[in-house]
Amino acid sequence: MTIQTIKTTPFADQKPGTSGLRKRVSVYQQPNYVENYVQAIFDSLEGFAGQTLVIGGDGRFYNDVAIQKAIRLASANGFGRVMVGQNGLLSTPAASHVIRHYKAFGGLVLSASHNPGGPDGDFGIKYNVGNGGPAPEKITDAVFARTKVIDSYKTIDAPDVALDRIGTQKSGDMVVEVIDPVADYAALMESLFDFPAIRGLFASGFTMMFDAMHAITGPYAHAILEGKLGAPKGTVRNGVPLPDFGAGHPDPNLVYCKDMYDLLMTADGPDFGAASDGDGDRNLIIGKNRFVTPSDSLALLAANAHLAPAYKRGIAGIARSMPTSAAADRVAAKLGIEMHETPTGWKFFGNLLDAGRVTICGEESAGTGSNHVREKDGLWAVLLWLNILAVRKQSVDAIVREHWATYGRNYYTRHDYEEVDAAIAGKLVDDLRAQLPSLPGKSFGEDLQVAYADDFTYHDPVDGSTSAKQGVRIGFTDGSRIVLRLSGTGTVGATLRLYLERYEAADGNHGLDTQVALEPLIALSETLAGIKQRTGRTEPSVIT
Ligand code: G16
Repeated sequence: MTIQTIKTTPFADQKPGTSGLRKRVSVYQQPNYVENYVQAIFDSLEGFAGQTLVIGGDGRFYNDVAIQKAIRLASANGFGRVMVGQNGLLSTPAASHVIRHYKAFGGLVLSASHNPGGPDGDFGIKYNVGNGGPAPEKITDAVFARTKVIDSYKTIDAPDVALDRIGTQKSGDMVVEVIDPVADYAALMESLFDFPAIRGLFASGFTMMFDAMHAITGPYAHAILEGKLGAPKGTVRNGVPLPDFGAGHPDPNLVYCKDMYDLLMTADGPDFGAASDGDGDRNLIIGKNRFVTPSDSLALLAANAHLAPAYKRGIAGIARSMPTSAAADRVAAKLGIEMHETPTGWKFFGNLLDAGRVTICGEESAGTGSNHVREKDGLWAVLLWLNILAVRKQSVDAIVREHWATYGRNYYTRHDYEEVDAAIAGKLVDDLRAQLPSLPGKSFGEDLQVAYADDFTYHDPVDGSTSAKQGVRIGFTDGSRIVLRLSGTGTVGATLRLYLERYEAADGNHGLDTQVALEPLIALSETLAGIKQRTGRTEPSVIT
């Protein structure tokens, strides 16, 4: 098999964002776009000759095309073996597990996560390293540098691999193993949780709805919830992965899962509702009459993790991204364990997990996970909730209320302004940044006195690296916070994310509507940043 060296020219827009390179499908369809990016990744790595590369994706439109290209490039560049999920499918957490389990060199995860799919939707490619987690910044920076100067890529003239056929094939000299995408992951879940207890929960009449949103978790949820755990057939809905997610938006939040939310708020609804996103790493948790915010879910899972076999000896520490509410901090303080605040992006948890400093991590963006893989994991969060419900034999609502009565409640919301003109958004953040030195000590209204105002800089305690400009944060003496940053995952214009948080003590009023509880902070953020005034928007695109 001859290796072909194909001449190419750089694309100027291949800078990886918060989680890989996400672009419109039409951008990815340009000749050489995938090849350039994948070659730039390989050029930024050392020592992979003869090693194993895992490839999998969320099944979205263009996955099948991009995977065949990636396999040919991997072969031409000297990988010894590619492991790929059947039909090109692997959820992001399953890909992380496969990389770790089979001691692969790394992996390519083909996904644009919760972004819409289809010919007019988004596509994405992310490289994960040998620990199973997203490549750290030193690699993504090197990849970007390489994309700017790349002048050729290597491929082979070989037929497509039959991705529907489990078993071993060859692409050039390289072995290609098509694997069952679910089996290893399902076995991992069974090793972590008390499956007999959860089976007992379902046998007792407990009802659940899991919305796979026609995305990757369908086959996993069918196999685990309905297969291994005995949940009645029909518990999983929208369980068949489709290239355009059935024309839906596979983002498990209260906007795109509104019908499930509404059902859960009725007396006849199921006891528990959950959903996961395009690539299976996010989660939505709703109990009967109780939506659990991702920030609260992190705190609750950390506080109750010891009820699951995998964590019965306790957890070493907790990490959360900076914009995530401080609810988990109170749990860490009570447990006397380490607490870390990192920038947005799961890649920042990798070092802390590898070093054994933390066991559970989470983000406000509907991501929670643990040291079992190096990605956030939607079904893991759902199963840990089920395990806790099975042991505590209480409703989600009762457990949440008890938690607040113990630790206090962090009222929390995020307001997103999507597809804003990038220049306006950039200037807005710059102007707010310029105000920061003058804010500490200032009072706004009766209760809000600024304790600190800065642009978050993270110092990684494990490798000593520094990441600056990770989001503007204004903290108040009562524990309230306003955080503003630009999303690193949007594909059109800029997305402004405004995060608002207010702490209410254990004996305070926990029954307020979240938007009402945060109204003074919402108004103050408009005074300070002027998002509505400067973007011309009257309201956020999405409120979570
Ligand atoms: C990705 C990252 C997360 C991050 C989220 C939102 O999630 O893995 O760490 O919190 O994007 O990032 P941003 O606020 O920059 O848009 P996913 O589920 O999209 O892969």
